[in-house]
Amino acid sequence: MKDASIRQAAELIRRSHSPVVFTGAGVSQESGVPTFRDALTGFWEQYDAQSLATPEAFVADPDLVWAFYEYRRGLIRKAKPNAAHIAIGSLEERVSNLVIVTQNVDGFHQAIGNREVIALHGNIFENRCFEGCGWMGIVDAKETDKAPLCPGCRKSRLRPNVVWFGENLEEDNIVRATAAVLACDVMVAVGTSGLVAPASQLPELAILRGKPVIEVNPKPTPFTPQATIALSGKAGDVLPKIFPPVW
Ligand code: BV8
Repeated sequence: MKDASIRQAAELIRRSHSPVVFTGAGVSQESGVPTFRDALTGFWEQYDAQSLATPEAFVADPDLVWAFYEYRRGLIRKAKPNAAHIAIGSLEERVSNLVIVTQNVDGFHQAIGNREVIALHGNIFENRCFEGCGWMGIVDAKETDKAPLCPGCRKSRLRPNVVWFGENLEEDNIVRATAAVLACDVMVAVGTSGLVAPASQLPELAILRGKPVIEVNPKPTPFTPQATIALSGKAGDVLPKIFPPVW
């Protein structure tokens, strides 16, 4: 990774008044939270995360899907935000119009104190009634392997309040995230494979609208060829260099 690109990226961000930081699972990888494409370990090695993150999987085996989310909740509880989250958090101290658009469900950006976080895919620690009676909340998680009965209707089961594959994202989140991208003067796309739509359409929109896009990822993605600056590296190494604590 060339120093000149780092300096160029840091200067773009220093001058920014309305940055958008778009994050994917890679930004939490150094916290020990597996990305969606990392092979799952142990008991979960036999499964593909994507096939478990669907309503069909839940209908077929609610307890298996519930246990999968309890497993991931356990990993996130043991983890903590890393240098990348902290660098994004520190950016907020200098740029009031910062908007974080994240595909992640781990709540780390919120935990670090970022105020404007649009969590496109929900929050893994919240639950809601699968049948949609309206009940929503946190349950006392004891790594239970059974999807609990919904306390609201006492008929359906609880499911994690995340967006599964094949489900629509919340309209309000899409509208707010799109508005933020259209209004931004720079986008930093960190730790995303760019494979999941419609979230992946947001960096595409930034590129289409001629916004400067800085990509941070150790591997190339569909965005890399069109990024203004592509920084090949880990988020925890790169972000503290381009979002320096003090200018
Ligand atoms: C929708 C919540 C309309 C759950 C997630 C065919 C049939 C049906 C649907 C589709 C289809 N074809 C396309 C679709 C649409 C589908 C989709 O995009 N599928 C893909 C896989 C082809 N999308 C949907 O279904 C969406 N809804 O379209 O509704 C609709 C309705 C009905 C029918 C059709 C369409 C809903 C998508 C939301 C799914 N839910 N999360 C949960 O978490 O359990 S998405 C999930 O994947 C995570 O949120 C995660 O963020 C995301 C994966 O993307 P990334 O974040 O990019 O993570 P990934 O692992 O892929 O990559 C990590 C990156 O980090 C890599 O690039 C790696 O190099 C990098 N990295 C690693 N370490 C580091 C690093 N970078 C920096 N530093 C490091 N240290």
